[in-house]
Amino acid sequence: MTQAPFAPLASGPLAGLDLLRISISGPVVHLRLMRPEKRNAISDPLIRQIHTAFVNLPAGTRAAVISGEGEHFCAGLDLSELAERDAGDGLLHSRMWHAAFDQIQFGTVPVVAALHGAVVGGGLELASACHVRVAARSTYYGLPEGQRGLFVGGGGSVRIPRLIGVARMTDMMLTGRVYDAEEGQAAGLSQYLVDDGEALGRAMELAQRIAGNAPLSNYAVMHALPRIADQSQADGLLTESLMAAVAESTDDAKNRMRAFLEKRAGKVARS
Ligand code: 1HE
Repeated sequence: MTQAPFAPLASGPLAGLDLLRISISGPVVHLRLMRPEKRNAISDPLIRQIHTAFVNLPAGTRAAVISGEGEHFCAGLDLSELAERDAGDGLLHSRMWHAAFDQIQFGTVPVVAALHGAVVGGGLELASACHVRVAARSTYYGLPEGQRGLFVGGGGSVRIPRLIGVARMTDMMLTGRVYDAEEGQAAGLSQYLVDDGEALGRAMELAQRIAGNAPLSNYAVMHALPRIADQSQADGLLTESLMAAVAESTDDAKNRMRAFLEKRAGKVARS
């Protein structure tokens, strides 16, 4: 699939964010972490900029891609900022990360992560807040918090077990076990495994495809699906029915179904 070239954003609330490079290709916004000299470690300014970016995605955005500049996706928390933090500061700091990553998971559009190199600590927490993960073969995953005397604070304890289970996360945190890209794919950390240099392109293709869905269907997948997973069966079934009824009532849904019945829409096909 040929991609339209990305255009940098010249103005607007996102243009001044110096730790992210944000560009737009039709309905897809690409956000690139831009601290390669620190392996894209997430400092306070960077976490704030991630929050600002996802709150202020340009009108017309239907999907987003996040990637990291340089050799690694993200080295996690910027450890140089940790030294003098007391318990109260630590609580607020963690909540700031939660706000930013909630804005990714429960924001307006699905987000695809293009992973390579280190995806560790808070970097794995960031990746796990995204909706789809594409990993290059160079990717490796770790949770070195245990070795650093820390605990996860960016939503990892909630999101990562939902991808790989509590037992695997416990092992990673207790023993410092690092998963390579193949192991991460088998465990459920990534949904797509591609050759080095291809993760961003594949992520873009997927984002363009996602952007072609009905926005309300995407919204239901982002917002209803994880909540239904947290509900009892009875509550989940009712939530599902309500969400389904809303989604299928839209003109968008009716037009899409009519297009299929009139043989104007694509069939389900293996990709
Ligand atoms: C950093 C950080 C960082 C690199 N904070 N400065 N995360 C970690 O425990 C991971 C720590 N980082 C590493 O293990 C390695 O840096 C990597 C495996 C990611 C990459 O290795 P490499 O050889 O490519 O780079 P490097 O030489 O180790 O690092 C280059 C520079 O980035 C160097 O700084 P310089 O001034 O000496 O050039 C490093 O100090 C710096 N750097 N990673 C600060 N993380 C919400 S709670 C989340 C809790 C966590 O995320 S804990 C896990 C933290």
